[in-house]
Amino acid sequence: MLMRGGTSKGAYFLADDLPAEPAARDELLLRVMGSPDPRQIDGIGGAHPLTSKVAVVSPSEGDEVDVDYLFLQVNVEEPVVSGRQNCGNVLAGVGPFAVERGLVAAAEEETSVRIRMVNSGDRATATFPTPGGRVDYTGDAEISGVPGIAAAVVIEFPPGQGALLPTGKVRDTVAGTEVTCVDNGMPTVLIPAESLKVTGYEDPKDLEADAGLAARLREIRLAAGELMGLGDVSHATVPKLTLLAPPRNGGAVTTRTFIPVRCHTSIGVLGAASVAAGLRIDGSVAAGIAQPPVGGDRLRIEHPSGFTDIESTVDRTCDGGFRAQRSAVVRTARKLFNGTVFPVPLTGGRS
Ligand code: NQM
Repeated sequence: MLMRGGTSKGAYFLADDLPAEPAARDELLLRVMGSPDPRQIDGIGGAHPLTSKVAVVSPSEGDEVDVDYLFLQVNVEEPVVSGRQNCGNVLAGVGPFAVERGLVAAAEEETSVRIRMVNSGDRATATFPTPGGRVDYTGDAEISGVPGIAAAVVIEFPPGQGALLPTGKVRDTVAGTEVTCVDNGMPTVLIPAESLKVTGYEDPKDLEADAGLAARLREIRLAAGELMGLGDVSHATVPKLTLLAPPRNGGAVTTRTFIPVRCHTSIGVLGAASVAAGLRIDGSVAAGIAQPPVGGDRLRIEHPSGFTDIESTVDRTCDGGFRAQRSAVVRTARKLFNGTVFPVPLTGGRS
């Protein structure tokens, strides 16, 4: 099934419909999406990291969750499929997909699906309308980056398993730049835009075209990846890099996020949850850039196509550290196509 999940788009599969062996599965997914090819012309990928995504969903064995969701990023230009990150946008389609495929029985009005994100072991609960026991994609929720309105998918994240500050510090100097490395579901490096000599309000295309900026970002990312315990991240999709600038439209902060090479046209869900947590950490590089959080759980993260509202809380621990509590977000999702995909044949000119 092809679905839009939040501001991303991807192919959703039942795990049973794919080879169980990861190398065979990934090889098939490259042929399904049409990678490697900058246009993905011979596959169903959309020629951008945000539209070259896969969800693999299966019934969960334990009682604690209903389904397992493995997210796979299919690289557009390289023959690489990576399971090293979660995707909170594709996550928005997982509950409806599980109902569509009969993995979860729908309730009469709305259904909550408890999901294990296999990539990290973290959990989420997605709630969406199912009048009469069928998924209803129509509704009045609007999310920036998607034209029109659709049914709300409310996603709740309990506290994650990993460390909120993976380097153990509120600030680090990485490749000569002061940053805050934070992980509230997505390993993210927060960088004041000004320190890289950009405003942080540029169009993503203009930022992508800046070769000097790309080189600096790569340098920072490789060094931050090591510091965050991620090892050599030269071929990984994490950590993400988020440039911070003062808000311009009533939000808490303006962002431009690199995922990690292309600049996001909005921001990821867990990426936004990580930025929001960073804003709540006293002494982070967001201080003096972001509006200090004033009461309430909700923060508005501005991005190139509007904003994402994220609910999150961060507590102090008894040893003076910080710990993220719950996060929540409203997304929408839509079933786009249900059918049979015809992967490029193995004999299709590929070696
Ligand atoms: O951060 C893109 C997206 C994402 C990830 C990326 C996401 C998240 O917008 O939860 O959703 O950061 O690669 O789909």
